[in-house]
Amino acid sequence: MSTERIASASVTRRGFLTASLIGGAALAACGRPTAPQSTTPGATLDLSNAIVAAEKSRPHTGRTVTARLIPGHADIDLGGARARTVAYNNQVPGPLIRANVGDELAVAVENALDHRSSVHWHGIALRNDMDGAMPASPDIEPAQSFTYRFTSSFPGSYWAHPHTGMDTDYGLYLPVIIDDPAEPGRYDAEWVVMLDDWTDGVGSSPEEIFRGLRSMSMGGNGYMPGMGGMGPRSGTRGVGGAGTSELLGGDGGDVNYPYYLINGRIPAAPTTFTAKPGQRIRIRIINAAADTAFRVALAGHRMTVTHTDGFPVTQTDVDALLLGMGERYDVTVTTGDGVFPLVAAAEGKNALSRALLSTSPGSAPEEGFRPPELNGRVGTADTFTAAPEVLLNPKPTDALEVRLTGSMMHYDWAINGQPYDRSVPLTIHQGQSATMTFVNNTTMWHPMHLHGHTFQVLRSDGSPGPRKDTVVVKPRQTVAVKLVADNPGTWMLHCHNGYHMGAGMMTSLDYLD
Ligand SMILES: [Cu+2]
Repeated sequence: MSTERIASASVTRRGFLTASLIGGAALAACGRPTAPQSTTPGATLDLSNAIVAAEKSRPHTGRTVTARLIPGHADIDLGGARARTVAYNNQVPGPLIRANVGDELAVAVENALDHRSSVHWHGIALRNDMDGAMPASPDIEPAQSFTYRFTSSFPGSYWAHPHTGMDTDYGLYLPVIIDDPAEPGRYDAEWVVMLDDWTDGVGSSPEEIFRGLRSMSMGGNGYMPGMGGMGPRSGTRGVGGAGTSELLGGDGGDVNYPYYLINGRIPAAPTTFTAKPGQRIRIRIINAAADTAFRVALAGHRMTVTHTDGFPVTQTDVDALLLGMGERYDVTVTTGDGVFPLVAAAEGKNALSRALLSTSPGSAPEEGFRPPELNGRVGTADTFTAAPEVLLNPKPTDALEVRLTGSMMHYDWAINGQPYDRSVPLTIHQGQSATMTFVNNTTMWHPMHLHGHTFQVLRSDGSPGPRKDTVVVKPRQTVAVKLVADNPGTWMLHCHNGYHMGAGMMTSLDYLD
């Protein structure tokens, strides 16, 4: 990336991003003028050098792994129901991208959409100018191509999705796995499980939903054609009326979806993963949804949790796991003999998705079956502790406060009282470490995600929790995390609810030098 491109992206930062973030219609609806912020060329140049220096310090194997992604229009079979939508390479989820620690990934993206797009490498602490989020890396114009080139220092389960507009609630997502060849192989097979909430092509479009959520706040009636009572499998509550969840401390979400999917399939036509009885299976679970937390259980099995957001934890057994949007968990199970549904219940939404694990001939329980494990010991981030080798030990020198603000009533989600187009970036100096404290003043839960870093969650007593890049902050709750500023750049910090982010619940963490 040239210095000029970084500079121009920085100069047009707020205005450019907001326009691409929520789209012309939504921008007009909320009527917020944006003021470009100026950045001194000197600071940009320093940042560019710092990014290059940080990249040099990463491990490099000398091997390059190439992949090609074409975001474009697609006709997707969800398992009987078909959706005309957008997807990568005509499939949902998109193709798995996999490399080893230190390999260079060279992913050529050809934008076949009719609007700007980007590919953000969620969870990977990569070089800032390849992050796939404005302003650090420019969006890709329609009919244009861009090749993301980066290496990952850390193994783990990651995923990729656009960071442009409401594209976060379409079929544009894929798993990304970084392997550590030195990691002992303690499993016989691997199952990648991507969870999603689905509306496009079968219910309202994400833009219509966003306008509906906004119009409710502006005094409209919030009626959403295709949502609520009109979706094939939805309830009658529609937008703004999802049920509540004790685990999430309030409303489950803002949107009732027509479908919930595992690996692109509705529960009536699930995918099947085949193994042998008694095998150890590593399951990588990724929540790619826009507005849905999932409670996941494998009928007849306990799950041993090995990783949170790609990083190892002290292994802990659970019956079920709660995943907010953007969160990943790796588990291992020892397979029983039979056909077992892996069920992802849409938390607080009275609906589910499922896939099947089959180790011998037989039939699965009926489509709506809810395994008793869903109500057993449910693991959340609080349940886990980072493995000793990945604890972040430095004593924090800085304190960063991230107040989560806004309400359903006004749909004015923001950070520190300011929507993204007016946000004041958080700042940090390279080499320092900080405690970042999320203070949720709202009545909704928010899965907060920081780009470019994996932080150490701190329990309320200050003891270490898991390493994560996305952490659920419940209503009226405060969650502190510790981070080390070792990856210079401008990094997005936002709620991973696509609609909250679209409304403005985003800021950035900017390195000062
Ligand atoms: Cu949120």
